[in-house]
Amino acid sequence: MSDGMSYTIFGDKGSGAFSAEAVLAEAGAPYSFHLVSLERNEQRKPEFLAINPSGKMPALRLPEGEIITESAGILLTIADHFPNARLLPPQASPDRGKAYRWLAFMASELYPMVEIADYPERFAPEGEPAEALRARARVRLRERLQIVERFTHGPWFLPSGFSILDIYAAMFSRWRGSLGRDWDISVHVPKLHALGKSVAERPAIAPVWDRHFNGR
Ligand SMILES: N[C@@H](CCC(=O)N[C@@H](CS)C(=O)NCC(=O)O)C(=O)O
Repeated sequence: MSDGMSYTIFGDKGSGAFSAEAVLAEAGAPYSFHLVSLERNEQRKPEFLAINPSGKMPALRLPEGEIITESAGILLTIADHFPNARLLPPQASPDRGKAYRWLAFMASELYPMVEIADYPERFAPEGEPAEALRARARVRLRERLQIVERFTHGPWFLPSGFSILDIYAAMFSRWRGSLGRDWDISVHVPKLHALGKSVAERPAIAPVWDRHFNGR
């Protein structure tokens, strides 16, 4: 149960839970991390399905007890709760619209490719068909990440400066298991490679990054 004071993140290391944790850390929010192991398929267990019926992480429990799922919804909620942390550009500014656009793009165009690349046998018969599907999903994921790259202003994604977009984009760029290890991000998405390094170096995020990505 919620202790009424702090946020609880449900998820695994190196998963989408990174983005939730990094944003909470950047906001200076009190939180705890409840490990749900992907390796042990704990996201499919009844305890977790009671939190998120779709069996997906991250999930966030607010101090008030409400459960928020969907990574983009989680990041926006945290940004709302901590306005002084300036995790989004000012309301109604052009960059605010840009932030919504690209957050939605990553959540709806990139993230679904990750499921297909990671679990192709959910969508095609096991063996060759599933492997062929995985390969195609990887190509789509790479292409779409390169679109994000093209719209990265530098050094941060938005011209107005650091935001939740940087945390989200950095995360997708480091998912080498989904992107394929034969793809070199420093070559194919150099701006996102640099952006990820800058995210990793932010004092509040550095320990979170190390725990999730082990120096990647
Ligand atoms: N639409 C969800 C997608 C979340 C998602 O796919 N998370 C992955 C981990 S990064 C997951 O839970 N995978 C486990 C599974 O699909 O069984 C979101 O944006 O939060």
